[in-house]
Amino acid sequence: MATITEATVIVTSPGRNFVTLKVTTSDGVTGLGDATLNGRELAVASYLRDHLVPLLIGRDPARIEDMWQYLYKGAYWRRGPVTMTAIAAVDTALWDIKGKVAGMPVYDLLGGRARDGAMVYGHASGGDVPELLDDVARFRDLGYRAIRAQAAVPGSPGSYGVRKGVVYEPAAASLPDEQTWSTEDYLDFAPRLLTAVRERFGFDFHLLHDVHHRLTPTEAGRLGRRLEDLRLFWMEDPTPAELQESFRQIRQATTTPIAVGEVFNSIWDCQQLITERLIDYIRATVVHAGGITHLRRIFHLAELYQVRTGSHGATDLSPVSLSANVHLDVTVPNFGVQEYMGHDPLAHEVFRPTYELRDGALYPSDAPGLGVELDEEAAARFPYDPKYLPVNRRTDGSVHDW
Ligand code: CS2
Ligand code: MG
Repeated sequence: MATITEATVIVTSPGRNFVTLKVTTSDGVTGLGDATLNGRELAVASYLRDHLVPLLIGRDPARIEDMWQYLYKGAYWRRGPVTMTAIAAVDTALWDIKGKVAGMPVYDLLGGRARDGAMVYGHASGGDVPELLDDVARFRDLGYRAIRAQAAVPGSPGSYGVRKGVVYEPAAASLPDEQTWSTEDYLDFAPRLLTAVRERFGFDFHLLHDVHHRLTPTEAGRLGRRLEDLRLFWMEDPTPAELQESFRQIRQATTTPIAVGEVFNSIWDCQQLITERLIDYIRATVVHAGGITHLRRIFHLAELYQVRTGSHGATDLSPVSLSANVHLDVTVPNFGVQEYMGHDPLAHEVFRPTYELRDGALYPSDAPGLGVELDEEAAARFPYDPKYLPVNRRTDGSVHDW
């Protein structure tokens, strides 16, 4: 039996921060797992280095489910983003190893492809409506079949979702950026913005929009109803989801499909949302929701209730977790769409993924395992660079959801 002989945590910042776990076996096989938690990276690095790595040494890398149970139940303290991201990193690395040992891509270990590629949605954005429309045109020319549309809300400087550099990155250096938010301005602006997109480009592509947890259930219901004729693919994160039953109210108010899940870390965050069919798409990811093993469980539960998948794929998810997600996406019957924002070219100096973007879809390669290599020398050239996600305040100065 091969055993785990080494596990190292690599923290690197090629354009943005990434934490990666590299597990090595006595047969010399290595596996990678993403452990990036934007703005709280070192907490996961420590959880891994100080608490999990000592438990991995000498254990059988083939027993993935047992390892998951051992780390989850063995911690006594359950769930939470730090714990679940750390467990995800171990789990993902073990799937990568299992694939390499078997000489199979991970999607084959998961039952084989149900589709060739995973349709992705790209992020069109702009400082105003004309800029956004130009960006939507660019994504259409690139062959995207699903496009998310966001623009800065007039009167709310620093609105989320608007790209400033090569790729969208909301985290800022030193202290968190403090932004201002007016729900009234947004509710007035969002229907105008999305109407402009449909008026210019029609209905032959999927249109998505992210509300980023900014509304109450009443406001979200009202917005969803106003958007119905625009036939959105989804309205994302209309309201914070700690109170799962609050989605029932949105559901009763509108037929606009609802997606949620990028901050979820376990099946318990979405069990009611799924089993009561309060959402249409579950957006949890491999990296933040306990790895391939746990995300697959969530997706299978969702399938029973006709909820489809739509995993988070922002720039703060490394090419390792994006690849893992795509391997899972192509196997699940209830796949919906995969978010894809791409990465800063610097990130590709460190991570060498083999998935390919073609015709608006990501195709995993048939390389054994996850098909991603990490260049440790390149990683060492980009030391950790502390960054924080923004904080959001209402116009009266009180803290709102970001
Ligand atoms: C966003 C993210 O991708 C999305 O839908 O909501 O960009 C999110 O803001 C970041 O992942 C936060 O780190
Ligand atoms: Mg989002």
